Amino acid sequence: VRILHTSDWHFGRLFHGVHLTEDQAWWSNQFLKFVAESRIDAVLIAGDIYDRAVPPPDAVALLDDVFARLAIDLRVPVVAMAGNHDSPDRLAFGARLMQAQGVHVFGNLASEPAKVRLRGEDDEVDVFVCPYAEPATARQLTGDPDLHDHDAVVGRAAAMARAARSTHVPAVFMAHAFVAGGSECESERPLAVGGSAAVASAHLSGFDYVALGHLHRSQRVGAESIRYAGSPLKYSFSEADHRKSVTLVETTSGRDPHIEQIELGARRDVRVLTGTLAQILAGPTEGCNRDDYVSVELTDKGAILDAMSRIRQVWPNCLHLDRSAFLGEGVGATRSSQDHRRRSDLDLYEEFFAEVTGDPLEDSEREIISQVTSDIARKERGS
Ligand SMILES: [Mn+2]
Repeated sequence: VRILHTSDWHFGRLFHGVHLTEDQAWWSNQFLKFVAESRIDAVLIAGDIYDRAVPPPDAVALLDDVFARLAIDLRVPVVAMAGNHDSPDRLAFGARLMQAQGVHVFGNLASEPAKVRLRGEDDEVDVFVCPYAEPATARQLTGDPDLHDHDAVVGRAAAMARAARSTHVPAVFMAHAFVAGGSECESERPLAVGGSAAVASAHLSGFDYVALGHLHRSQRVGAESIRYAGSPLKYSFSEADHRKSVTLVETTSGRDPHIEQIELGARRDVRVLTGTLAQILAGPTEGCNRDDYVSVELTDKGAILDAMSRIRQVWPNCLHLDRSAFLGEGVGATRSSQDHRRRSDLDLYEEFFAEVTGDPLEDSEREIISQVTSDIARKERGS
């Protein structure tokens, strides 16, 4: 069975204030073209389909269009589930109706992982689905009081799927989690406030393929067949060197799957440019698009008037300017190590508290703040 594994679409995402929906629509067209031309039997989307619990209308319209074209025009089944950015209930609206058209959407974690049987030309595969849930929510949904961390939540679902899998039909397990050993980047939102979010990769053995979501760099964790597809586009400047792709997995009963990464390109690339203003203003080199999203790190030591607007005449989508060389190494170093987007709410609060009071947080205080921030995060997700 020829499966296309993808994840972390983050429809509706803003990148330094720019709406990425047009770029996501461009990518979606490439994706649908590939599905149509490559005899794909099914598409798996392993969570973070939207960027937020309440996505903007154009993002909802884009997903509606992609699902309709897959199911109605191409007749390719879809298995999609919620990640930590999605609202499980909103994502699952109409799920039972869509199922009849071959679009299988899973919002909330179930007490037993759902199974979808997919058919290829002359064989089958079973996909077991484990949507993202915070441990507290997972305890409610499953009735299992022992789910105290992500490792327990995913481990439980995987064990049940392993027990339920058929011996003669290949099995795929789908989860949205941070598996220990995976490599992170800036555009992922940490899954746990305090404590560990990591899931042991040992839980994920016993399947022909494991289709993961959450990490935005495509990668394998441990075994060849346990993989993150990664996001389709670069969602932070820290991903400038990533090669974004979708993962084509061909399962065959009794054999290891054939795995291939397919790069679908981007309407605008994401680049980090370093140099003097004169070098930057010399403009794009061969193979570089002036409409790419760029972050510029100026190495000039002296003051420069209005650097950003001069750069934007050459690079209209320059979204970030770093002048650490001018500001002095001390300031520059503090700045980059304190990039707030990379840090948890708890870390930010601790730093704020220490700055205002001159004292560090005590353990009991930290616990209260940690509880409050995770309550807020849960409310934001609408669960
Ligand atoms: Mn994500």
